Amino acid sequence: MPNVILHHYPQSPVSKKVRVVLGIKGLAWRSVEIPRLPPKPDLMPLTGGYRLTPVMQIGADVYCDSACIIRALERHFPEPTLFPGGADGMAWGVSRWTDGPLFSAIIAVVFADAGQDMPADFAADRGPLYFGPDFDMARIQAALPETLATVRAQFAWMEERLATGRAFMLGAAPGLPDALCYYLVWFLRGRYSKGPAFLARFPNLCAWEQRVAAIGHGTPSAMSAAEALEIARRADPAAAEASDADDPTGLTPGDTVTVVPLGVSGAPPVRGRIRTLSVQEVVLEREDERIGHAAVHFPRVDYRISRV
Ligand SMILES: N[C@@H](CCC(=O)N[C@@H](CS)C(=O)NCC(=O)O)C(=O)O
Repeated sequence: MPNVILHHYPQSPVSKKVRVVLGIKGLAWRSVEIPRLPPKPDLMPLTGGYRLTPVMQIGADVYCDSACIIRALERHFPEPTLFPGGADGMAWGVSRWTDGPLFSAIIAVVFADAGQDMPADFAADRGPLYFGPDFDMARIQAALPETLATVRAQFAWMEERLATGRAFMLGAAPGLPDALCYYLVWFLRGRYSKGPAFLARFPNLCAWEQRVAAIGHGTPSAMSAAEALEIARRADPAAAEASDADDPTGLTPGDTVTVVPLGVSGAPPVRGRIRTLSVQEVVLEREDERIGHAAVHFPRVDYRISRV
């Protein structure tokens, strides 16, 4: 049984999504709490510079981005499936909505609502990270009514879906779309001062929210960052070495590249040698003085790979 280690912090909405997946799968896992703000000195040896939250580790294999993490969890622990009723494939497309425009709109609501009450160091980091280098709190606040109207319209889609009497988004069993929608509802409820009143207009969504909350997060147990690094140091990467002759980029295993998330301003590129190239994943091999040899996994969607 692979030993899953999640590097995250409790308030992180994207980590909440992964914790719900761990709950759906009923897994026992190890929990390493990382800082909310850089520097993240005990995470960098694992990722090679990727700073977003969460990151999953299994031995010396490191998974960056919740999409890559959830895909790996489904591969390692196929039962119960995240795609009940044959929802494979297209359910990933739902994430391009929830994690893209809807996530951005909800972040904008939370920012506008917090305004000057947001701790200065947090605003200085997250403002440019989420809204780009020309981040302007006054503009985000002026747009709040319009932003709320778009969030209300999109939450109404979820409400409609649940109004048909389904317990979960795909039917009787929870799956990927539940995790994708739930973390945003959870975030809005907890971090927008008018979140509970905003959500009260969606009775089916609120009832579903209780059902997803009741799934829980599996069985986490705390682990220190030092212990996680020691596990990586003692392990060898398990990712299979594979090439893809059909890859449109022409990249091949052995190429030295950098990988960077798109749309995240100031994200440092991660450098390594391609170990695996596939339709959904690129895996880089890296050497680090604290953990030795590691394999760092990234999704292909929303990440740029550049030859160096
Ligand atoms: N595409 C990434 C986005 C992750 C993301 O934006 N996470 C937020 C926290 S919820 C973050 O990294 N914030 C900055 C930080 O934690 O340093 C994923 O799906 O994992």
